[in-house]
Amino acid sequence: MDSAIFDPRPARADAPLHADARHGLKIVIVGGFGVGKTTMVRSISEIRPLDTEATMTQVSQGVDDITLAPGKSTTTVAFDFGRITIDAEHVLYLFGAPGQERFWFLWDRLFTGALGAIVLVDQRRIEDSWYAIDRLEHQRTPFIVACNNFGGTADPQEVRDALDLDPHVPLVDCDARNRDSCKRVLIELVEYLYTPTAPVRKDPA
Ligand SMILES: Nc1nc2c(ncn2[C@@H]2O[C@H](COP(=O)(O)OP(=O)(O)O)[C@@H](O)[C@H]2O)c(=O)[nH]1
Ligand SMILES: [Mg+2]
Repeated sequence: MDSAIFDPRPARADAPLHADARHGLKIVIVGGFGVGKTTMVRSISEIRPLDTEATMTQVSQGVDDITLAPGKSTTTVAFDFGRITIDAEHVLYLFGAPGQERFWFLWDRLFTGALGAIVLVDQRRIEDSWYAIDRLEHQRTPFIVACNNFGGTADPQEVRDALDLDPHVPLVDCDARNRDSCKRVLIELVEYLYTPTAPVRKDPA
């Protein structure tokens, strides 16, 4: 989405939280470069999302591979942030973490206190989201995997095998540009968080 396009959602300062909101639930969206993290936060946030997109310059050539995302001209240099009010007391905070290796130092901090994560995968380059899964497993942050629809045709079992996913980890399809589709992914994650097989989040001491 071009930031110059009018966005009717309220800005953060114009959308104060409900007076009774006392439970903030943090969800992180992770995955490789260009898998649709920023797009997903933009699609689903009720406020104009905070994003930290910077125009990619020649310096990124040979570092960030845009071959499979030819329309991509910006990259996230800190994180994406969005918000969804669930009810008077509960608010969901969404954080999209930048995917490239040079930003990995941000991750552990960003994950602190997260209830769970969505790992976005582009089926044409599944391996780009592998590091995210490695970190999440290391931190015992429960996660689900969502294959963003870039027209890839990998069979779900191939995706599971390539990512070495435990059988209980949900794997769903989505279109990060579509709000309803993103909502279904979030619901899947929340349902998973309430199943007894999901790992229990353990913040580093
Ligand atoms: N075909 C298709 N393109 C998408 C989808 N989601 C995102 N894109 C495009 O893919 C590019 C990368 O998305 P972006 O959200 O910036 O990726 P990020 O690096 O993970 O934040 C952008 O040009 C998006 O418009 C999708 O579901 N299908
Ligand atoms: Mg991004």
